[in-house]
Amino acid sequence: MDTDSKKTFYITTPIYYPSDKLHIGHTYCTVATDAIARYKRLCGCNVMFLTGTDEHGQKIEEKAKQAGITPQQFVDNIVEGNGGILDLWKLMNISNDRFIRTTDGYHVNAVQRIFSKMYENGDIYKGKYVGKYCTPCESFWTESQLVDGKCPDCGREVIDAEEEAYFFRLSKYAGRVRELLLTGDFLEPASRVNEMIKNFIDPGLEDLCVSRTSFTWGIPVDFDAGHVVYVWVDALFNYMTALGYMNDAHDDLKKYWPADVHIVGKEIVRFHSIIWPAMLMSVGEPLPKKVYGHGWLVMDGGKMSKSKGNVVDPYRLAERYGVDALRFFLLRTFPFGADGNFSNELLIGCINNDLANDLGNLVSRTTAMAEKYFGGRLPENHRFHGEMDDALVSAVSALRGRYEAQMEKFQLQNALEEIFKVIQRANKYIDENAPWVLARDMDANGPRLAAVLYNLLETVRICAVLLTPFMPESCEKIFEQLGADEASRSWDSAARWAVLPADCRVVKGEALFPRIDMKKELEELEKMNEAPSESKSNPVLPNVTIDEFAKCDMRVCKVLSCESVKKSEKLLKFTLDDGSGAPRQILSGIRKFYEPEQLAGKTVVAILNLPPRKMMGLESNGMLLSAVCEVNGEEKLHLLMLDDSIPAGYRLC
Ligand code: ME8
Repeated sequence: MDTDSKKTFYITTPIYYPSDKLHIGHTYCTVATDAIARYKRLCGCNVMFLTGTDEHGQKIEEKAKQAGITPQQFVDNIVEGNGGILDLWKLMNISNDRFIRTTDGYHVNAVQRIFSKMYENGDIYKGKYVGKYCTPCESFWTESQLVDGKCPDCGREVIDAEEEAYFFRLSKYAGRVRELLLTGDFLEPASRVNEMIKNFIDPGLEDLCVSRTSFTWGIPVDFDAGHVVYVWVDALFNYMTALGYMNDAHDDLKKYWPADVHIVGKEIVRFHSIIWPAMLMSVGEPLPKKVYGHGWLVMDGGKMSKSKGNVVDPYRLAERYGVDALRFFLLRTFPFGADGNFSNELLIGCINNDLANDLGNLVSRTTAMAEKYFGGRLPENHRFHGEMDDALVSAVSALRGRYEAQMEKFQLQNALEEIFKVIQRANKYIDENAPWVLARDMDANGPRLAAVLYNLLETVRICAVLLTPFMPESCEKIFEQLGADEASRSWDSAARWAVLPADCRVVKGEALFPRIDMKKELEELEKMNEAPSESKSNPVLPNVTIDEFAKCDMRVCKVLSCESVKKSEKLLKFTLDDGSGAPRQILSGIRKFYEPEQLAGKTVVAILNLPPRKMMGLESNGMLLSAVCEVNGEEKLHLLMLDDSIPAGYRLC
């Protein structure tokens, strides 16, 4: 079929914040979307699968500042750098057709035009945003950003203040959005509809603040300098700008919009099912057909987050167990709409039971017997079914329909369950037919033995077709072992029996999924927890010149005294001898890692020529150098200490 006459299917993941490296929870969302996209392609759809990165906002601006680089350098590094987001999706075999970055020029211009359009049609108006203000820092804060009610930067009192801001008339669309949520199946699973109505719509939708003036890393409002567009307005429109909405970089809007489904995590359902439709209503564009809110992968009941130190590194798991095993585990173990509790035991158990025992064994036993008894090529004259074959053949024949019913509802776990019921049935069929007993008398039983093996090969083939969206590389290997050509790997062929030629040629390959010794593996993982993450997931920053480096005045200093800063959980106050004769005061946020009395008298390294900074009302003149590393999501820190024989004031170069 030529691509233009195929049914189209447009599917998206959320675009990820490149503020930290991605963890297994993000991988879960993308792998699930990838499996659905691959399934739709298998069914013959012309699929557009979009993912990308959401690169603006205050958090990124702050992180870049901390790292001493520009926000653009910061996001470039996490997106395109070694071990960054693009590398992760490549590793995980993500088959996205397009990747959008919200810093892409075409998107930036399009968002400016969209903002102006909503302003011109009266849905965006200028108003006042009420918050807190720190006069010495000239910074606007929300109530929740304050630390003990004070400025989080300098620790001083803040005052009530108002900031000019633009607002979107979300309240105007409350009725239409409510109706959208309550009729049809726009938002799934259905439980999410009640959450939205009860928590957000019924209490009354307020107009949404859609511009900020307190930071600059965002898309500028082109008709009002100083304002940047609220990051969610910028981010949500990615789904359309990536197709060419309000820009000429792409020309796929007609073909793919409205989207068939936005796959999103549960905490951002509100943005996708309330704010996004309301903004589309405002600009007069068709609404997406569906928003699907999946659950979270949690650890010990809590969402993974860097600050909690419970994130799981997908690189490490993929390197250790293989990409397909990881993809499979994520989608086989947890119901897509609900939360799932990640553990290493579950992962290893899933690999051992489903992949090594059930699927791996079926493939290796079947191909090994075809080689052993027939030299890899079945005879032609075996095609007969006995009654003993009916149970297997009818289970396999019904499989595609059952699988499809689940996949269409995005019930990935149930679709896999259907396949594994058949795989287990096929392993039982081997035991029932005991091919090794038939093989004792090949003259009498040869054709029957060939028929048994053929039935098994067909079962493996059909299961592999349907498993392809989940484990593309492993299924490719299975097809090679079966000698299956393109036609016998297709969606159509998964509903037909006896597609492999009667005298098919089989080649036994290596074990697809080796069994793992659970006890030993868990012990090793425990040990690994102590080791730093690979440098791969901790990418090297962009180059600096030697001249840039030489501008940092780094000196050996002696700690004259060290004490905790009152009311601060983070800060230690150091008085240092930097060799100049006058004591130097430096504040350092390392209270969590050291008791002050441990540090007096130590020889440390400080950068002296940073601009003075006030923290909790005290001035800090420089920064102490530490070795920082993330080990399994938890930050570890060692203050750099030198041999005490090195005198204060020596310069590091
Ligand atoms: O929300 N389990 O980006 P993000 C499952 N930029 N899913 C998880 C998860 C977990 N433990 N942790 C995160 C954003 N996710 C916005 C999206 S779209 C216009 C803008 C999911 O990088 C999360 O639910 O914080 C979300 O769907 C996705 O990862 C991206 O999260």
